[in-house]
Amino acid sequence: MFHCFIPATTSKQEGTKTNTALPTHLGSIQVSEYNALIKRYSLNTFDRADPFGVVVGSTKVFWPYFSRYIRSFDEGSVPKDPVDSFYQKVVSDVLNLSEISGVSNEVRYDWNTPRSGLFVHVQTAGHLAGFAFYDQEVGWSCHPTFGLWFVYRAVIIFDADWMGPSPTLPEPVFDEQTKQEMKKWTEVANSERWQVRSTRLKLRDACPIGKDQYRYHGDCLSFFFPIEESSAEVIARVRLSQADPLYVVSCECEPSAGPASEEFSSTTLEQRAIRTAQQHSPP
Ligand code: B12
Repeated sequence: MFHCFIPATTSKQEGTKTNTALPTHLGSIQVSEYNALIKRYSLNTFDRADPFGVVVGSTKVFWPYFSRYIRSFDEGSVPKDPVDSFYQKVVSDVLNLSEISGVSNEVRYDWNTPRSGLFVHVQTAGHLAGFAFYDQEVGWSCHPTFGLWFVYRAVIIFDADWMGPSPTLPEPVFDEQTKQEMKKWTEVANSERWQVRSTRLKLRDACPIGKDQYRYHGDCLSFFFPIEESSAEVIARVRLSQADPLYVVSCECEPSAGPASEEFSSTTLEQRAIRTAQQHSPP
């Protein structure tokens, strides 16, 4: 099982070594377990009894990569939903790698609606992947390290069999005081129809887990919680600004593969995806 920071490709651009990695956090999901629980929004099985899938999550670590992506557009041509477009590119780039491009797959994004037929309840998927505990009472998934400062981006189902034991389910993480605080701010947010961003921030801040290291900040915070500037204004400013330094984040599950500098070391999303597909595909 893996759910760690995954840097992707490293390439040389304009003579300098630039990490074009697209950071994301992954968990493997046993699709049959999800389908047994969520019949209404069941996932494609490719006619397999027990197919293999991947849950894709993201933290603020994605921001410098995302801001580089934004800078690659001319004025006026930045996609309308830039985060969604960014993750579509990340996922599609990885799935097009020659080593796994032969494995059929279906991608369901967090933003796919029930009407599209591609809805996936990402919090249940993440829970069953052992990634983050989904507390149905408060409606939030909490990761033991990132706390509430992460979101899901996609679930990818592969035409490949699940192999090995089921993922270990995550442990509950909220204490009673946190839960009460979250419920309180949820009620306030509901009464405000989720329009007041400072309330939404208070709700997220109610949980202390991961706040020191993973709470959004700077442009990332302003983009997702646009209180003084609109998200579009943040994007316009970011497009013209200097590149942010890339985050240096240690890898939870493979300490030895953690990056030591701006240049991320060995474990790449490609390598991981290839290894995963090889491990899970029938021989
Ligand atoms: C609709 C939606 C909203 C709506 C309604 C929220 C709601 N919970 O009803 C609105 C617009 C209000 C909203 C607001 C926000 N949202 Co929203 N939203 C969604 C969305 C698209 C679907 C949620 C949904 O309808 N769930 C269905 C209901 C019925 O879920 P449920 O009651 O738990 O029922 C399921 C479980 O019971 C499950 N089940 C049954 N048995 C069992 C057993 C077990 C063990 C388990 C695990 C599950 C399980 O089956 C049911 C579904 O069939 C998800 C993305 C997604 N694709 O899932 C994001 C999502 C929940 N939102 C998210 C976020 C971040 C937000 C906001 C903070 C956004 C913002 N910028 O302010 C706010 C705050 C939300 C909050 N809870 O405080 C994140 C939460 C991340 C996290 N760490 O948990 C999600 C997951 C999106 C993402 N990309 O990660 N959201």
